[in-house]
Amino acid sequence: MSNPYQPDTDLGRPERQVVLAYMGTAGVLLLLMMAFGLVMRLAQGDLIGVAPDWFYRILTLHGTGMVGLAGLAGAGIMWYFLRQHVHLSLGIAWTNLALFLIGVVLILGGILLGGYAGGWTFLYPLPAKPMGMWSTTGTASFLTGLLLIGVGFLLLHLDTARGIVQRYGGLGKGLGWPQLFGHNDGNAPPAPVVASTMVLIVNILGLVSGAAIVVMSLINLYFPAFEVDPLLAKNMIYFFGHVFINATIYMGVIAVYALLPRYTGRPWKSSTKAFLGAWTASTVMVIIVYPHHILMDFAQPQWMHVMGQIISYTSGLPVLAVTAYGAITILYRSGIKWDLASGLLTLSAFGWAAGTIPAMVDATIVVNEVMHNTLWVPGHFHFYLLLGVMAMALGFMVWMARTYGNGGGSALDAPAFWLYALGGVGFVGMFLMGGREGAPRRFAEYLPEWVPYAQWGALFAALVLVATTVLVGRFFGQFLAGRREAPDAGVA
Ligand code: HEM
Ligand SMILES: [Cu+2]
Repeated sequence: MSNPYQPDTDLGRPERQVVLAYMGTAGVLLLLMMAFGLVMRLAQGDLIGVAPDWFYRILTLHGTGMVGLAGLAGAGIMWYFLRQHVHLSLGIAWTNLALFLIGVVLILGGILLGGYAGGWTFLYPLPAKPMGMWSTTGTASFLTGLLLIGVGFLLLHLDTARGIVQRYGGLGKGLGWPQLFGHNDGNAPPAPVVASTMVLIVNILGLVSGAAIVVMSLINLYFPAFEVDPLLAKNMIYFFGHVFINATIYMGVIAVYALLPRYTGRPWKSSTKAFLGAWTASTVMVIIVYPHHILMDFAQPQWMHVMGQIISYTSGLPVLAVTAYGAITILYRSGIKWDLASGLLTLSAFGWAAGTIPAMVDATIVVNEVMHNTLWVPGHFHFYLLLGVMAMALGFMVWMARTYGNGGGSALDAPAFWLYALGGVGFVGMFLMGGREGAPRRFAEYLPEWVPYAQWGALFAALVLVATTVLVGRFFGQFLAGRREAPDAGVA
């Protein structure tokens, strides 16, 4: 069987370094944000005392930070594999990271110094009406930080668009439309190109919507006479938020497509009509499904509620189905040698698939009426973010460190994997069970009957944090150790 840790010779050292910087930054931030998550769970479980104003600051920081770092990790994966097919600008990739870091500083300042605690959702007009809980400067710093990060990602996706159009002659061709709608000559672009095309289309739309409402909120902050329709603002925010977090999965899954075949020696069949059709269908559905976030807004046009519910049943499914099916056909009787990276990547396909089920339950209007503001919601999204997206990112990082860094597997691999997987399932399980008991989401203080779920949740979260520390630590350790011996392994 082929060696899955064969370096990609069509990427030079500078190209690898920018990806390394993306993944390293995401890894460090992940540990930090997980620690903040643990603090919240401990506080909800009455195991430590956290003042309510600090709880909401931490909640804001954790939500914003996790979504941002998931985007960065997804972008690193996308860039690594897309760069092997189209030309991408190194300068833009670094610019995105620089804007990201400046944005992080502004967001941290806005929350920790300015006291902003209005949530990642910055729901208009809450950020401008803090009733003395935070400062105008704090809000402005937070919003400006978001804006800079959004502009960075916008530049990155414009660059991937340029690269794909240059190489393939159009975005439709990037999605494989000639092969999907016409005769399939088997020459559709490879999976990383199809996925990146989908992501750039939806994310550019989402980011423009997000940037527009952030700018309007900033103007309103200093000129209150400039008012925005709150329902329109909410639609724009959730369109952006929904698309951005979904895009992280669609970028991360590229690692599954590109790496699992290297473990089994079987190709990922991405030139089929089913694969191309799934990606095109999800392109459209990811855009129009976002109203499932605002099913409780009675002022919203009814047809949007109906669309939000119906498309929720189908939106993620095409790509999820071809991914799960593809993973199974690649793995089935392949004699794959399991290790940390292949294990995490396979776990990610499971985590994504399993997390979608409680999400669809919640997108059903009659259920949503009862469940929406309960812990059921963090339950389902932590499922596919922690066990899906983050498993993709960590799997890719482990693979990368082993391929380009120094050293192989270690005795800690298996314990770290199981700690992450089982700790993760336990952690999200406590959210889901708490939600079923009616525990509300985003509450600093709990009724006594909700406290045990938070306590068990904290225990599982601590296990996940330990496992992630091992994984991220290995990523850095292998690179630092590998520096001297193989500075440029694999460059043609
Ligand atoms: C050890 C891992 C983690 C822990 C302990 C943790 C903990 C928490 C807690 C306690 C909440 C608040 C739930 C509530 O009461 O409403 C929360 C919310 C959230 N978490 Fe995590 N989390 C973890 C991992 C992640 C990951 C990997 C992501 C995304 C990549 C993520 C994204 C979010 C988001 C978006 C929110 C919602 C914030 C809001 O309601 O505004 N978390 N998390
Ligand atoms: Cu959504």
